[in-house]
Amino acid sequence: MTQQDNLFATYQAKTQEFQFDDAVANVFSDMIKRSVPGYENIISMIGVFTQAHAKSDTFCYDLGCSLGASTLAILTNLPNKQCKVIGIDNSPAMTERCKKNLEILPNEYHYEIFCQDILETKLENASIVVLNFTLQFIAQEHRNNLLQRIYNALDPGGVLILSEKITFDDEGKNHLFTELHHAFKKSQGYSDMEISQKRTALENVLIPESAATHLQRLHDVGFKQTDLWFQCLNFASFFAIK
Ligand code: GEK
Repeated sequence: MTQQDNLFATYQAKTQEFQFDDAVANVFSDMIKRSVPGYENIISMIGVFTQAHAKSDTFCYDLGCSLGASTLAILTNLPNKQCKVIGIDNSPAMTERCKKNLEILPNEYHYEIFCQDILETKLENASIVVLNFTLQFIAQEHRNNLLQRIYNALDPGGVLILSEKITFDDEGKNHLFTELHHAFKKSQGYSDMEISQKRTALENVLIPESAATHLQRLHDVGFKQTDLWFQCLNFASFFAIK
């Protein structure tokens, strides 16, 4: 049963920094759908990328897998079952629940969920790597190195799907999209106070960058074919093919 997210509905005199703890994990499915416009679209398109790019006898990685929504999209769209899907998240609250959520799958699906820092995980022989709204939580000084390791781990033809909250160099556009995102959250039932308290809690935790910065970094680590394939307000998804 999905619990409704009302974590920021009561006034907090001093807002705590956002953490992926039990309280967040309990409401996370509801929180992300009502906070990220286009989230469910992206999840189903991760299935489409999987159908097109997953190769037999390779690994498919879901980095920052949370409750396993992308992991499940990969698993259920593999053209054959000869791939192993690895989900990694450094929040025990998330990985415990993720493992439970995936128990619905029949035995022929090969997957493992690890509670680990993705900066330390071994990556190899990959045909699919998903960073679905995870890179934004990684310190900026580690982002290049992580993407370089992903590039090195991918086999030729393998794909990285990178989804992120994005910023815009033009201040006016930044403001407009931020306001529209606020309006989206209101339309999902969040109050002004919830929106504002969550924003404060995420301030030093989620560090967004511009689409140009992401595309440049992907290019710098070696990807030749990259593009922004989805955008809804200030949320975007890129693919990078090796
Ligand atoms: C989805 N991809 O539903 N190592 C491992 N995990 C990390 C790290 C790290 N260093 N830093 C953050 N995380 C999911 C949604 S949520 C996005 C991803 C969001 C994990 C963190 O614990 C959390 O579960 C996830 O990255 C980000 O498709 O909350 O906006």
